[in-house]
Amino acid sequence: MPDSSNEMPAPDSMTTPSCFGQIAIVGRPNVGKSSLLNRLVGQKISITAPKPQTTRHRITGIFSEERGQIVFVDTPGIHQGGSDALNRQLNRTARSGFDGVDLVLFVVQAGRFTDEDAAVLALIRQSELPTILLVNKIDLVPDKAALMPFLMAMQGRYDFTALYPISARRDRGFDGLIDLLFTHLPPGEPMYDPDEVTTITTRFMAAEIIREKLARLLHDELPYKTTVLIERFNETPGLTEIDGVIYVARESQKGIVIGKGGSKLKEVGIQARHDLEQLLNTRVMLQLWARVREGWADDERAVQSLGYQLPD
Ligand SMILES: Nc1nc2c(ncn2[C@@H]2O[C@H](COP(=O)(O)OP(=O)(O)OP(=O)(O)O)[C@@H](O)[C@H]2O)c(=O)[nH]1
Ligand SMILES: [Mg+2]
Repeated sequence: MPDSSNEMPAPDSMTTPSCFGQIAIVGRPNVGKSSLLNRLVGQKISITAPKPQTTRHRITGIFSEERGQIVFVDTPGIHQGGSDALNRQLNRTARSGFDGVDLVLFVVQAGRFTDEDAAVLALIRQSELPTILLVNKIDLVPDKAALMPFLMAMQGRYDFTALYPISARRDRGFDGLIDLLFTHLPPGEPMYDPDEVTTITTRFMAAEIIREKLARLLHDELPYKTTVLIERFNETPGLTEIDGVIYVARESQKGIVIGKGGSKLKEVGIQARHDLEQLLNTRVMLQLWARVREGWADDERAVQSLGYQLPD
């Protein structure tokens, strides 16, 4: 056998430098930004639910391959209306999604362009960043020809780098997208280990998973001013003990979260524990409480102390 250890690297790897870049996923609430992030990274990182304002923090998803590394940044939906401290904080976090990124993915729902979408587009215009339009939820449009006028109208609104009709839920329309993204990224070395899929901590993810189960199980009943704080996160080999507190803003909302005879809270616990055990690969002992913190979402300091902070 010839010794190949001193051979020159293949011409490709000599001529193609590694790329590194950050890409923001922006759009109004509920268009499918977090579903998209999970699809792009190939793993569930960001929580999703049929309710608007599910994402409340800046969530990163890391995609690594030979060509380089992409950090996708999922953000809360940029929304209008609602001027309490929590709303203001969510919009601040959403806007911070544009900071330091190389490219923007603007997500809209197929066939719909609302005032809130227009407000997001105004921010994109201000940012002057190259932007790809992702027209999501095309599975909800049975007659694909009906999409054409919408795509043309969107093209008229802004000089998008490209337009992709997709379905994040059904994994449709993604062909060539990653290739295109790489062509827009600057050369650079990976910032993270290729095994890392996110920068958020498992402790934080635990709170997010509990909030997702609340949103999915309580639907419209879930008070918007509900949040989750992890008070204890104790990892030992084979077992993780987690104490989570669900904060609501009024006494009357506590009963909604707890449910008749504790039934809702119990179901939230069962479903969250299932996901957490998969995530952590250990057994999980999860205890949940519902607590009232009167008017927390109207109070800037309470909002911050419950974990809503801008990233450094
Ligand atoms: N039919 C259909 N539903 C989708 C698609 N993508 C996402 N959804 C659903 O739309 C809802 C909202 O999805 P999310 O990914 O949470 O949306 P988001 O834009 O992150 O929402 P916020 O975090 O609240 O801003 C969920 O019920 C998803 O399952 C899609 O391609 N087709
Ligand atoms: Mg989201």
